[in-house]
Amino acid sequence: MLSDEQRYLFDLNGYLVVPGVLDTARVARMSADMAAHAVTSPEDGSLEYRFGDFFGWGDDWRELIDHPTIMPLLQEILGERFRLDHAYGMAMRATGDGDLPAGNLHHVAGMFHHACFYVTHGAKMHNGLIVASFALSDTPPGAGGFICIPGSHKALYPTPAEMMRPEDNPLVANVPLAAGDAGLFTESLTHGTAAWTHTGAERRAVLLKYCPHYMQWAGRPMSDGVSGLTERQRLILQPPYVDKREIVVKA
Ligand SMILES: O=C(O)CCC(=O)C(=O)O
Repeated sequence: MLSDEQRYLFDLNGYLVVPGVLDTARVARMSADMAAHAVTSPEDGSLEYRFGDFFGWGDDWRELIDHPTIMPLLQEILGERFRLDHAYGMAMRATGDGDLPAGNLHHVAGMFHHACFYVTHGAKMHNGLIVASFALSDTPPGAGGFICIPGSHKALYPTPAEMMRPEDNPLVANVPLAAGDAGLFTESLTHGTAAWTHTGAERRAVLLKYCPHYMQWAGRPMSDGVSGLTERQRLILQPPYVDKREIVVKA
């Protein structure tokens, strides 16, 4: 369950910051795992670098699938039978390259047909694709990284083209995060990534994208063939189907 404050903020803004989900030692271990798997910096001149296939890297990574702090929140946001659709990590560093774009925004109003939706029925919300973004580094205010137009998940009309340029839109928020925090957001939010300007450290984040049990966003389901997965993690990795689907959140 979301707390009253979390529910209010998620409904109002379309995103929510959950502080202190991963402790310092775990963030350090996961950063070391990234180095061990040669994920260090994005290439020169690139805005971001994405990496994947990390659930085989150890329990610290696999346990993100059903993290005890995030599971109850997803239970309310997506229902009891959600699935993990896809996952990737992001590494970004400040390149000082003035030719790079300031950032990007994507997803506009009315994307129900793309499975990006936020609707309410009675006193309950219903969501399409939802992201849990685990920060492995600090995002100080204005550093870049995750940006969004708060509240745009409920927008009726498409964002005008000129307002899709983050540098020209004062409504765009760059959400500050501390290493170990998780950001939860609905993909129906107009959101994206701003160029990383913080020269002190890379941006490192791991994004897990969940959806209702009947839906699939990615071209194919994720493999549940990774060794070391628990029974519940396997349930969450199941392909989409409805009939007699087991719930994934058990007391
Ligand atoms: O965290 C970010 O940089 C945003 C990633 C993004 O655009 C997405 O999840 O679709």
